[in-house]
Amino acid sequence: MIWNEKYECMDDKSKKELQVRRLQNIVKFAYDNVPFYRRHFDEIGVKVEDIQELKDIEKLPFTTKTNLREAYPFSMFAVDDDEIIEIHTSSGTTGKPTVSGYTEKDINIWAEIIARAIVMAGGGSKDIIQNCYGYGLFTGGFGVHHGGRKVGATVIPISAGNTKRQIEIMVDFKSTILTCTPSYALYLSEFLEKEGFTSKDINLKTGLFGAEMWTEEMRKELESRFNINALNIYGLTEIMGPGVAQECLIKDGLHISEDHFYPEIIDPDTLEVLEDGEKGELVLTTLTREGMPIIRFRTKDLTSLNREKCDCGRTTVRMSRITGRTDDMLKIRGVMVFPSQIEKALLKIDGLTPNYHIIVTRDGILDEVEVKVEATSKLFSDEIKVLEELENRIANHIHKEIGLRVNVTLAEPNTLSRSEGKAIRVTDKRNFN
Ligand code: DLL
Repeated sequence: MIWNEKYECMDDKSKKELQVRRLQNIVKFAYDNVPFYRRHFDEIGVKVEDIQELKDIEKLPFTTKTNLREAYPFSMFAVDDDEIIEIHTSSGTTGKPTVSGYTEKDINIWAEIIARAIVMAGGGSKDIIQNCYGYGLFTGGFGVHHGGRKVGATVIPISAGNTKRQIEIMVDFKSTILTCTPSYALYLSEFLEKEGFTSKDINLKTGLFGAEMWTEEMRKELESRFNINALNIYGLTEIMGPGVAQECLIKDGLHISEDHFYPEIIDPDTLEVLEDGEKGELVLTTLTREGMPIIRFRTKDLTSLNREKCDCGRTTVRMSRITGRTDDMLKIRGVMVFPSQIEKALLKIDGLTPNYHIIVTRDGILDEVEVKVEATSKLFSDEIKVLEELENRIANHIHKEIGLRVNVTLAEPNTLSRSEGKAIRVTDKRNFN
C-alpha cells in the first residue's frame, strides 16, 4: 500500500518540475517575509530570479542552527503570529532552544508525511498506535499523533515513560504499531520479558523508531524480540519533526518526502555539493512550509542519497541510515547534549580542572553517561565520604545544565590523559557505525 501514489511515485521529470516551481516560490516567500533571508541573500547578491533550475539552489546561502538560535523566539516566522497554530522546540534542555512554528497548512503537511510513513511501515486505518514519543515541545509525540489521525488509525497518546504501564497497555489494548526511540523499544522488550510475556502475548506488527542513531544489529534485535518490522524514521524540529524520511518494508534506506523537502549532501569542510552515493552532511530545504520556511539547513547529520527506484514502487530518493554527526552533539536518552554544556557545569565548581572525559555506554538497554573529571589537589580528598559528596554535587550541577542524571567520578590531579591536538572529550561506546 502507498498512501499518496501521486507524490510518492512521481516520474523524474514531473518531480523535478514540481520541485523547481516550489523552490522558486519558497525562496521568494522567504525573501519577502523573513528579514533574515532578505539580509542573507542581499549580502551575497543572490536574487530570487536566479533560481531557474534545481542546481541553482547552490547559489543560496546555508542556514545554521546558530542562525535559528539568534532568531529566538519567533524571528524566523514568515507569517503573522496569529497564523501560527502550534509551536515545538528542539530537545536540548539549556540555552535557547530552536523554535519551530507551524501554520494550519504546515500541520496538515506534517500529518500527510507521517501518514505516508505509517503506511510505508505497513500500517493503516485498522491499526492501534502506541505512541511513546514524548508529547510536549518535542516533535515526536504530536507529529506521530497528527499523522496517525490522518490515516484513521487509533492513537494511544501514552507518551514516554512509566514502562510497566506501557506493557500493560500494549498487552490489554493489543497495540499493533509501536513508536518510540529504538533504545526505549529495546528497554520495553526487556521489561516485557521480565514481566513474563513473550512476543505471542502482544499484537505488535511494526515499529517506527527514530530520533537517535541506531544500527542494523539493533534492528535485528528488536525484530526478533517483538516479532515485528523495525523501521527507521528520521526528522528534525527545524525542518518539521519526524517523518521527513521513513523506511519502507524493503528496509534499504529512508524515503524522503521530496515534494516537501529538498535534500542535498555536502562536504562539511569544503561545503561543495556531493554526488549521489557519496557520504556527507545532509542539507535540507523546506519546499512548502509557510510558518517557518527553511532554506538549505545544515543538519550536521551524515548520510548519502540513493535515487535508484525502490522495490516498493516509490520513486522518492532514499537516504541511508544516519551514521554520525559533523559536530560533537550527542543524543542521550533522546535528548540533545553538547559536551560544552557539561563543561560549563563543571567550571561552575571551584577546584575542578577543565580536564574531563565523557563516556557514553548503552548497557543493553538505556544510555548511561559517566563524567570523569580531575580535581585540583586542594579539592581532592582521601576521604571517601568527602569525595562522594563532591561527586554528587557535580552530578547535580550537570543535571541542572542538561536535564539528565550522570555518574561522576573524580580523578586525581594529573591522571586524565592529555591530547596533543584537539582534545578528545567524548568516548561514545554505543557503536553506531
Ligand atoms: O528527533 C524528531 C524525531 C522524532 C525524529 C521522532 C524521529 C522520531 P530533534 O529532537 O530536533 O527532532 O532531533 C533531530 O535527531 O538532526 C538527528 O541527529 C537525530 N535523529 C532524528 N532521527 C534520527 C534517526 C527529532 N532516525 C536530530 N537516526 C537529527 C539517527 C536521528 N538520528
